[in-house]
Amino acid sequence: MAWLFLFVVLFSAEVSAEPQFYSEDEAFQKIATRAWTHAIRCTGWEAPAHDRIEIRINYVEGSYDSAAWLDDDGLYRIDLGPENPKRDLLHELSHAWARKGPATLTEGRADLLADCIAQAQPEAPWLDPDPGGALTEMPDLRKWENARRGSDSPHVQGHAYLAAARFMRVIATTLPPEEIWPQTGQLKWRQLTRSLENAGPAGVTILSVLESGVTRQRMALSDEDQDGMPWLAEVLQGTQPDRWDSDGDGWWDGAPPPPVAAVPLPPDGTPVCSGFAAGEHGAMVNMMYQGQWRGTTRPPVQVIAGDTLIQDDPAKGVWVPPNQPVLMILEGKQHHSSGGIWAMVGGQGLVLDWNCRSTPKYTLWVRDPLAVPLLDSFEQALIEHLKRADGLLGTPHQRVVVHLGAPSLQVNPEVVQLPTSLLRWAAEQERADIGAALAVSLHRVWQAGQPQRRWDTVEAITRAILDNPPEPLFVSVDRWATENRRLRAVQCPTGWKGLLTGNCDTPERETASKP
Ligand SMILES: [Ca+2]
Ligand SMILES: [Ca+2]
Repeated sequence: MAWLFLFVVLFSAEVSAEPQFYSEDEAFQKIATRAWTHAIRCTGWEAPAHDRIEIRINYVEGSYDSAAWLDDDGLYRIDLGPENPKRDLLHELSHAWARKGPATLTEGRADLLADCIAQAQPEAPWLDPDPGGALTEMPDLRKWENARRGSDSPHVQGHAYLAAARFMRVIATTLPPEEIWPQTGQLKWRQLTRSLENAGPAGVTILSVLESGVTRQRMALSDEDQDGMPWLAEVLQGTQPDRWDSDGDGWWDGAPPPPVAAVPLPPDGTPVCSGFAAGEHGAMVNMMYQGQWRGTTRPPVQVIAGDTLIQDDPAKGVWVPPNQPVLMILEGKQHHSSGGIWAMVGGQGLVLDWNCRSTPKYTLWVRDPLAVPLLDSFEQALIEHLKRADGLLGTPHQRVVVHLGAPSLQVNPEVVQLPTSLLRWAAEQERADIGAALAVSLHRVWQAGQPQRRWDTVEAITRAILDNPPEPLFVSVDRWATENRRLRAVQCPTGWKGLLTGNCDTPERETASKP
């Protein structure tokens, strides 16, 4: 895929009134009209434009993916290519403000403005894609020319656009908007250098990176943790370049300020509590979601009612049966995007839900009234045993999700379900820790996948993280097999981790020597 955008300037002069957008698709017209207002807020001034701006869909003059057309009176036409017209609309509209200057500063600023617009509009996913990661092919920021179409490969151009966008994201952490958005629509290297020189140590650091060649620029603009913050921005802001959420509060680094009731959706595809449940007559639930999700046109955000994923579009309203907790999920593991998404629910028939709890480490919910009184002690024990499991096995790939008071003991497919009978038995022994250790162990073993999913492994890990494990823990599991698993883990060079990766499994003939 070529990631090429064009802006054409035929010299400027007059300022126009607020423009009208015209398009064969009304949705594009509405998005652009609202985007124009948001762009004025983002930049602090209104760009020149013709009274009428045409949006052409599935047609681009020349051989670009999309294009913005400007003349003396400003923006007059946007061409959007057939591959993904929605993706480029905000970027091209932003060229009304970022109309002249070196390619890095003009394309980068168009992306920066598109980001700002998207944050203010529910159509947030209409962004140019940035999957995070390293930019191995990017040219020197100071030398890139996007008009040199014949000489640079599409791959180089793609990385150059991403580099420009990330570079301006770094600039935006250091310079005030008026220095990024001069009312001429033009930003030159000389102006930017002067602004950075006057911006204190952060500005000087950015300048030194800019001047030390393409290798250092590539490193400074890498985004390995896919939080949308390039390495250099993380260093300047004091966040960790290898952690999506440096302070562990669930929000990705560089997240924009959200509404009070908003909840960040974990990028590992595990559900979080919305804070609400359906009342006794059920509920019609609407979900609102926003954020910065650079890399996909529409994030697969869904509502989960208890254990059941609801397939309908949550933005249009979904029905949740009576008394079910309402959870939210970013479905699937997101490896091809950077940034993050938050969500919140509203609707009719909802009640506040104190029996669903989420942190960056876990989601825990209970519906069975008999199991509700056991929630607090279970949660305390869960926190403790998650720490112990991290010490023994390292940090897990996914958060743990536990449904307390389920009809039976199972993992379905990634939710650990603990039955009320087990919880009540543990409570009678004053051993809430047994259920918690079991949940943590089940989660780890199921994550390890086949063929590591064995009940004797579950029991061995549960015993390893429990104080004074009872005898027996599971009546159904062979104690010899459990002890055998424990011994293998202890003898393994990588310890218990090796047990879950299968590296320390010995051949099955050992099982044959069972007494
Ligand atoms: Ca980052
Ligand atoms: Ca955070």
